[in-house]
Amino acid sequence: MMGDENNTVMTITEQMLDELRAALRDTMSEKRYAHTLGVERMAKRLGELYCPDKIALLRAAALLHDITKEETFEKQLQLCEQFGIIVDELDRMAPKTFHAKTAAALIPVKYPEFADPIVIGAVRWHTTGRAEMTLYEHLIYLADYIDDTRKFEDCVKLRDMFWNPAPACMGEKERMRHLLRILIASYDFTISGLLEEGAPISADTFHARNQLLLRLKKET
Ligand code: DGI
Ligand code: FE
Ligand code: FE
Repeated sequence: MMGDENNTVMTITEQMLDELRAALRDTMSEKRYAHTLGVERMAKRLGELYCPDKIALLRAAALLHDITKEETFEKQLQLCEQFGIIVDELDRMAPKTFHAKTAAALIPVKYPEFADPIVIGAVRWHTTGRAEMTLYEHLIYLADYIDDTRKFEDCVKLRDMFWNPAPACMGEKERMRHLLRILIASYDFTISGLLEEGAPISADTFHARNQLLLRLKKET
């Protein structure tokens, strides 16, 4: 089974989400904001398929997932120091992975009413993934990957791979296996891309993929 931590502590209302959306508008570029809203819509659709009782939390995580994405590298390092996030040499070679850590750390300070463990975990792991991801972490990771505003070839391909077989018509077990297969494919795309770039691949990314292979084997 997916790691399923039912440790919700916050109640997130529609009004809170509306206010958050409005507050975020002036904190990021138009493109990032459009992506953020796209991830929220996709998180809602995925939530309807896999965890209808957690949709508000998923939408909050989606809205907050990239809040530090547009900060400079210097600012990322400063936030890491402020929040006690350890940065090693390899991390410095993967600057695109910082924003997931700094966003997760910033939520309790800047948006305390959304500081639910489900929200923070989903934001923290949305870029690299990790071993033993919860269902919510997987769903935000995937919503980010296949958001409708993304035009990158691998993203379009994965979006079609996920929706074309009509997951809504699948039984529960088959739908979960479908999710696992799509997630594995996403890591394959990401890892291939990073190899082509000669970029370092985080251990969390490898662990995430390997763990999914194990889970799929158990669920088949
Ligand atoms: O913030 P977004 O652009 O919406 O998406 P994201 O948070 O998934 O970031 C995607 C970028 O992060 C993409 O350029 C690939 C990179 N990335 C993901 N996993 C790793 C990574 N980069 C390195 N170096 N290592 C990773 O494991
Ligand atoms: Fe991101
Ligand atoms: Fe994103």
